[in-house]
Amino acid sequence: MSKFVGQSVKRKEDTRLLTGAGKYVADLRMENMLEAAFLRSTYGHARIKGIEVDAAKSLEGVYAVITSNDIEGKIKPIKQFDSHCILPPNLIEEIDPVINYNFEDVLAKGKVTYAGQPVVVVVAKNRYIAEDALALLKVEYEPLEALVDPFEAAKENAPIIQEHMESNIQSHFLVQVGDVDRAIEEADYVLKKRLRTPRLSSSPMETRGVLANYDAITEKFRVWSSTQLPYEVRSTIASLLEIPEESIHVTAPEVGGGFGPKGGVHPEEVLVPYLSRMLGRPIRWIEDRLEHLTAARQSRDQTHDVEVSYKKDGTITGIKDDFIVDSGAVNYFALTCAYNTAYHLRGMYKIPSYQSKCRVILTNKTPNVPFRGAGRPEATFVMDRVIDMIARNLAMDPVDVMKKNMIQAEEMPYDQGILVKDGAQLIYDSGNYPDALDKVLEAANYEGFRKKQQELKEMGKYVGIGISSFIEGTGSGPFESALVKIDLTGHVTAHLGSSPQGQGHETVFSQICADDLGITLDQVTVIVGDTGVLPLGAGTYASRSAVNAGSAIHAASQKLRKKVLEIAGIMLSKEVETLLIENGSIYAHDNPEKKLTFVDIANAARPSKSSKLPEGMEAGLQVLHYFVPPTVTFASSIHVAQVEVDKETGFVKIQDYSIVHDCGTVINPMIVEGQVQGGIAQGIGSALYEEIVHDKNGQVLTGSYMDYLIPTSMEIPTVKMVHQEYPSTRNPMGIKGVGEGGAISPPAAIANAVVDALTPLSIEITKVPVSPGYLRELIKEAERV
Ligand code: MCN
Repeated sequence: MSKFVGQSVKRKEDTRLLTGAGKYVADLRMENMLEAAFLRSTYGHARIKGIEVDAAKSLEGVYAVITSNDIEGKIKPIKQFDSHCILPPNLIEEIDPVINYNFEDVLAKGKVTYAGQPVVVVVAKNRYIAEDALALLKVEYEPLEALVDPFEAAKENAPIIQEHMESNIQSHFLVQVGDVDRAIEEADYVLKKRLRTPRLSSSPMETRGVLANYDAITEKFRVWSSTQLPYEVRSTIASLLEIPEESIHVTAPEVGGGFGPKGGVHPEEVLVPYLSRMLGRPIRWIEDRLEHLTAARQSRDQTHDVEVSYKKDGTITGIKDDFIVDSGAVNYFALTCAYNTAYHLRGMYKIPSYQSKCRVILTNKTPNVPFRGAGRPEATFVMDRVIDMIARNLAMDPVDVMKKNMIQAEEMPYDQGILVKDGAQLIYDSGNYPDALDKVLEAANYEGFRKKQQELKEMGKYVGIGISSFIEGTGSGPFESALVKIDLTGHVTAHLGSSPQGQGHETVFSQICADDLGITLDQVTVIVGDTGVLPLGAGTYASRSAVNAGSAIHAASQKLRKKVLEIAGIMLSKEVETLLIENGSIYAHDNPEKKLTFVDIANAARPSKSSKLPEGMEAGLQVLHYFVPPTVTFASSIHVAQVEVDKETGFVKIQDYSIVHDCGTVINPMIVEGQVQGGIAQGIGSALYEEIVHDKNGQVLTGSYMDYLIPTSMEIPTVKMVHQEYPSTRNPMGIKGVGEGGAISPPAAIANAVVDALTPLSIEITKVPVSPGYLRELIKEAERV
């Protein structure tokens, strides 16, 4: 019976976080600590002819000035991330992908391939001196042609960015089901469009940062990094410095937002430990905002050429999508976003013929990695603009086109006929999409709005409503770990392999553990983000922690409960089935007066000659469990945005925003609502404001928040939220993920709403952000016609 799971219990971590007691990397200081700063490429693409370091080296307070020459043969290049994101062999046969392995030297060697790439690192007494030293460095560059347009970069005669490759096409694949060419041939109508999603920065409140201390006596590294993946940081440092993992202890302290880009290992996270060992001093580096907007990995940047066949009644018969991902100078995550796009594109719809052809192309931009949504916002923007365009072409309401094509509740589980990137069949496990649509339309008062819209239009107001829906494969593998133990004081501690960046893991995993063990939330401490205890952990990405870490802690706690009851059964001379645990006390239901506590059981479980443990039972009260999901589980959601457009300025105001969503069994509704609301804020940013822009030389033109606009609380409406709870069939608690979902639909829902508001002008939005400038252009053009 759950007492805590399903309840909006207050977040345990908030007392610390809201009183300023949380410790982020920039709050950590060590005696004799030095600080590092990086000189970064000011060119998109250039040869390095020489680096003049003497003046910087001789500045007082400078301890080291390091270029790629100084680390030659001492630090291996960072490789494409391949622990869990590359397509498995069974999928490779299916979709015939080609992947050229990529790597990046931790300091640019010979040439630079993107503006922001680290070229020289300076270590000094403090950051001020380090920055002064950077100003004394002179790098002689020979500019090379910068490739910023992926279509140009893909051409046969284009200069090669990664010189070990034969072209800039890093990978490509083809997925198909049905006969899309025939569907197009036989269609009543065919729609052909190019649709684009912008390049984005994830912009967490806390930028990246790392502190490392090498202890020459123990020959061990202590590393604190603002990362989503402490275990990956550990294994990358180990493999690049060629030392055992055992000699590195990584902690992710408080992390103030990660959103994906902190889910890979950056060069700085390897260089700083290396330098600490070299100088025998603790060293810290904290990323500044300009560095974040240029050098921290970015995301999205897809262009789709889509061809859609449909019937007069709105039935979609086929989709042929040919898309490119502008991967920047190094593709770290192989096909993660690209394949996510391909397998999510048809969303809630049954479209019998589908072909998705993808090319991942290297350009002279910052590497492109997954960011909240990871391929799904791109897919959803395409699918839902298409639905809207079809509706307009057929003079139908978009809701009717959605209904015409939607998978019905009785068709669940639904097989989409292709594979998930882990090699499993793409089968939606549970959900009820038509019911979701009804519910969200009711929450948004769709009918009422349609009536009012007419009146407002007559008064000269441009108001519109737009809808977007998606499914999301959440909780991907490979595994997650949990170790739950009861100490001699009776206190429960749970160590988890995943770590949070604001998602409230200490609270939700306490809720699960407390329910399973029959204790209160105060009786359990959840420890996250530390490689010191658990041998293996995966980490936080892909909306996976609730599913995987949740299932791991559930299983470990259940096994521990069983052990506690077996021992108590012996001590009370009772059958296990007759025993209950309440607030940490164990008793038989027919004799509630005679109680044992966890202290009694923990003492009884100690290894001892006089132990009364049952035959074969191991001593101690601790259980380690690795949960391995069979494949992803499908969360879903529908968003309805209502906007007003100022036709003169092109400014879009969101008047109302409603959503329905299904993340299976909800552990903590309050946290889930916060997750969805936060995701929507980021989604609104990419719908209306955010875009990393490069000039033709690969220079970043959006290097501050004056140019790269992110929404403030003034632009974010309070979202009306309806919860559906269709439990997952792929884990024992029925959990589905939710962390990314909010960010997936806003671009499509808002773009559709803007098109709807401007119906009299018949504008067509084919890209986001729908910035005032872009919208004014579309309006002016429409008025010219
Ligand atoms: N939850 C729940 N019940 C469920 C599902 C989730 O109560 N059925 C709660 C849990 O507290 C869970 C949280 O919601 O931790 C998010 O759920 P989940 O989908 O499991 O996502 P993760 O915990 O694995 O977090 C990763 C996800 C991703 S991929 C991005 S990107 C993202 C996001 O979460 N980055 C975030 N949310 C973020 N929130 C904050 N504050 N900061 C980030 O960097």
